Amino acid sequence: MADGRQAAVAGASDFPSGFLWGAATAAYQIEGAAATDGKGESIWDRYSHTPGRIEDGTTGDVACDSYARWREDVDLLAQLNLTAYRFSIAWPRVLATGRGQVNASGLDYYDRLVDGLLERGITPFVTLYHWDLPQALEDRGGWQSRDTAGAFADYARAVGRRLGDRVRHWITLNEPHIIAYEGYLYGTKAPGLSHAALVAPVTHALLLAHGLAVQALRAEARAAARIGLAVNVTAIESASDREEDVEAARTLDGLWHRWYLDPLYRGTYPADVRALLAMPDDLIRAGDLELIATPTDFLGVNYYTRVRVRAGHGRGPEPEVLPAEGQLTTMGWEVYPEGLTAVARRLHQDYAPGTLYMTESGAAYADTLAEDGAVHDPDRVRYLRRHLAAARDAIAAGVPLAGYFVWSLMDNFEWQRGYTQRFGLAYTDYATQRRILKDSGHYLAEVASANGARLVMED
Ligand code: IFM
Repeated sequence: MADGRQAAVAGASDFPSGFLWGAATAAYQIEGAAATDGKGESIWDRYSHTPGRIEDGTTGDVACDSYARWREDVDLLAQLNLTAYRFSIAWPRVLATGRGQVNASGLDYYDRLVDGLLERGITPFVTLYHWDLPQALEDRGGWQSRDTAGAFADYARAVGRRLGDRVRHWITLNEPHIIAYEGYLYGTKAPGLSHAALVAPVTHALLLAHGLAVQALRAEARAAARIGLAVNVTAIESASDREEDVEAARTLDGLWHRWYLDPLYRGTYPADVRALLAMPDDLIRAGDLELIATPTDFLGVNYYTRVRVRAGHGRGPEPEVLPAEGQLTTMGWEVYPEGLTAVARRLHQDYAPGTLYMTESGAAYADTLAEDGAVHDPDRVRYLRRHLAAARDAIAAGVPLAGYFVWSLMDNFEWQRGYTQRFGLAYTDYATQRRILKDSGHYLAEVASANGARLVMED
């Protein structure tokens, strides 16, 4: 086509009717308004303002200014023909210091957003914790302390009480693995600590928080609540058939995946990982494991890439991960759609959640605004087509996959990478805050409107 876009080719849809087509964001990455309407400081405000922490020296103070521009963002979702939007609530907007007096104007913002989405027929998926812990709680031990789990339950209750008549889908935590490893073991994300001994207590407090929040939401939410959490799952493969490499892959899967999914779905931490992370016996109190394994309604899966592993020392307790090869995104992640099918099938087989959603899938590329005013991102179009086809393959294999959320609705603050990474379906022109739908956004709009029947494109 003359404008560089591709034409979708109609076909029969292999996606079930009612399959959700969505996009995802997180509060700190898009909202800005860091101290507006009574919002308190979060660990990400503190971390991003600490010199040397963020690659390009930026912060989320303004980000995409979505706190002021949320109506435009809802318009964008409608233009994309999407039927679901996953966003997160900033805990310090609701409770400035994490506990105590609820800040009504903070909740008003999300109240308006939810109504705006519902008016457009877009199903809200609300994440309660996407990494922006109130700094005041961090000052009292943060996720190293199980008291934080209790505070999280109170926060979940307050949000459920206010939005639970309209919001049905809740995600308690986003990516507990990244929180524990990057926040407390490698120090590459807030709060920026690095002590191997912290992984176990932090994980345990997070999973307790999840269990308590599930119970709080079930008690408060008046619409029939559907509750889950979102885990990041990587396709892990051994570099060879050698027994020690296969064992290394199993170990990494344990550290990254079984460590979270076994307690959630089986009520027990895996013994091999407990030993590797030196989990103290007295960390687990009576009733903890039952609480963590409180039944949920769905599992959210954030899938981006694969890694290949071999025996040998890697980072911290991890075996050696080989450098990524093949087609890479600007994050340095290999494009590997087959891994999405493999991961979905494995989770279905090993943990059997009633429903799965791909709660994040997407790619960062060095997008630019072209002279014709468009953003041509053929790599992302190809990425989406191949990953959506992989999702379709998972469904064909019997996985109860009910929706797919692209990360992200628009380019935004990519944590320690600042604004260097563009994941959006829309390009964010940070100078003007204009959002410009990329070619991949136009592509997804066609696919979503046909419930996936137009995945295949003519070049
Ligand atoms: O931007 C993040 C998101 O906040 C959590 N999952 C991975 C994305 C890309 O790094």
